[in-house]
Amino acid sequence: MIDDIIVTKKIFERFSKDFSNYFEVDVAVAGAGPAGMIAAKYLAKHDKKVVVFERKLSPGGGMWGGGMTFPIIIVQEESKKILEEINVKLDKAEEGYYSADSVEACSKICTATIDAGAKIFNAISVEDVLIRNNKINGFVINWSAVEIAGLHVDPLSIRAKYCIDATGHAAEVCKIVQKKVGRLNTPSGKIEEEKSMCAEIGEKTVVENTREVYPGLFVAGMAANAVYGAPRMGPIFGGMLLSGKKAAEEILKRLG
Ligand code: 48H
Repeated sequence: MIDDIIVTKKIFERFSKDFSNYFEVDVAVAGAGPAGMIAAKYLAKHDKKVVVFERKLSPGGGMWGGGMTFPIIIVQEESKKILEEINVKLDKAEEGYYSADSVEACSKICTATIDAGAKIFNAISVEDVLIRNNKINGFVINWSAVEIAGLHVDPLSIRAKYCIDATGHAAEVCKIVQKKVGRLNTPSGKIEEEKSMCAEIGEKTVVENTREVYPGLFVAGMAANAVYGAPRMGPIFGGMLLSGKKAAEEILKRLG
């Protein structure tokens, strides 16, 4: 016999236990795209307590769709090791270019992130930051369903030693900081805005632009180029992976 109410009770109890384990963490990540998940994976591998909040039901961000929905991504030599480590099958497409199945890459990155010990909560959006003594020290979160329905429901918050904005093109957390908190660590103090496509430059700058953009807040992935005014790069994903890894390395240096 299956008791419907036991199912309800166990879901509620397990979620409550899981969620309360992440009220205070080492690192909180906004966005479970490739950059956010890779950052979380490397941080968790180094025994840091990491939580990722993803607005959508499925983690993976813009990687599922490959290029124009052809479900293939390209990575370059420098980044292929990150996919090899998690057993993503790569085809050498041409000298220095490797192709992978985007569905395989997405699902294996997600699995590796969870297996490393990071926690991904889906259907939760980051809608603001926590700030104390001019340092960002957490996220303000709400159910995505509340956001989508436009309901007036106050959010909850979680505390983190460091936060990462990995929300992709929209750079949502940095936009909030620009609007409500203060000057970003950019030439103008504001978001410089993403530029038109040039994969050669975009892939290089996305790694260079992965840094602390406000005390306590790092920016990674496509958001880094949007914030620092660098080009997009199309469906080559090596830069996203390297950016996530760099964000983790920089934060690990601070956390010790
Ligand atoms: C919770 C949020 C919020 C929020 C957004 O877009 P992503 O895949 O981001 P990256 O940087 O890991 O990868 C970028 C890549 O996918 C891409 O777009 C490229 C390479 N473009 C090149 C080009 O030329 O177009 O993932 C971001 C994730 C998504 O899953 C969002 O749903 C999520 O963040 N998200 N989650 N709270 N406020 N905002």
